[in-house]
Amino acid sequence: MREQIEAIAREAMEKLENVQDMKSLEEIRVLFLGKKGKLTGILKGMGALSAEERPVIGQLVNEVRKQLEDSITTNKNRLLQKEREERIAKETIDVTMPGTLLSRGRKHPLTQVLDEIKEVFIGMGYEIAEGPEVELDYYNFEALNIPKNHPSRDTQDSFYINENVVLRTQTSPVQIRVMEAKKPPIKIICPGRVYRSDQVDATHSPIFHQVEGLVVDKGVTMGDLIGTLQVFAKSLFGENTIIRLRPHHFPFTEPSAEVDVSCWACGGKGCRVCKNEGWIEILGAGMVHPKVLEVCGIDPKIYSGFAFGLGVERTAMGRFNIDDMRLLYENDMRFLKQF
Ligand code: 2U9
Repeated sequence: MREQIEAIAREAMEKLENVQDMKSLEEIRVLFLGKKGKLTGILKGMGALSAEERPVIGQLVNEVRKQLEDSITTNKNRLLQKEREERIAKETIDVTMPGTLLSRGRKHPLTQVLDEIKEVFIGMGYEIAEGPEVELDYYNFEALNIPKNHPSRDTQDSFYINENVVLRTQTSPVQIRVMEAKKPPIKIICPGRVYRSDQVDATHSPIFHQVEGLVVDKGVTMGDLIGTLQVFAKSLFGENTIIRLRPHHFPFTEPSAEVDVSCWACGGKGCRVCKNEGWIEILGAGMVHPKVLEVCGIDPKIYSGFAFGLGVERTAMGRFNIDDMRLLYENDMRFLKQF
């Protein structure tokens, strides 16, 4: 029986030496140590042994079992380690390999210009105010001193929802709402979409964007307005830009002016961009009409204010040398990619 046990031990150790994977290892374990295994078989046959032989053989079987178990554990660890190494080798990523280039989006030119404008005024301490695009006739016209017979009130020029409700033709109604709600000092810009019943062409669209500004406080003067617009023009069109004011008329400001900047292309000498004028009109502005302050509950004897307005599309067309407004709305990537 001793020889039989030793032969089993040799056979098992030989198999264990050559085992290459976990599945075979388990097979070997079952073959020798499993319920019906070879070594287990020996133990079961021990009943037939004499009283002297039994402990000797029992000890031998236990020793062999211990030896096999130890070897199985060692091999198991070895194979697990091998499997891990193989997996790591297989899963290796070459981090130096060039990736797939993602095409990055960018802001629409209108948004770029709008953000720049906001940035300049936020830098000067302005707050941004917003309001409804569907507006009462009162806020859009009446409170702004725009008389009943004024052409912009005509259904030919404005989109009416009904007799009293209109799609706002400027963002000024937002400023009226702010003045009604709040005491001076007021220092706001109102960016937003506005609507006018215009035919679409290279310089007109029935939907466009404006930024209007309003400052109301004690002692606000035309000098403050000019200084503010000068800072704005230099930030947007370059440090060498100067501005010029031409007298004009708006119902909501008095005095009023149209504001030109020196041409960003030629610096004022005259070129194609400024149509040989040297100047390009970009803004309207003026001192808030006393009647407008009054209807908002602000005493024009105590307070004064200035206001200005500009078209974002026109400004973007100037900044980026775009000659047709429609390009700004068509979302043609070949066009948009240029900015
Ligand atoms: C209040 C009082 C006065 C805003 C102003 C302009 C002049 C102006 C145009 C520029 C081109 C509109 O986009 S555009 O078509 N705007 O010329 N806007 S002063 O004056 C205000 C605003 C609010 C309470």
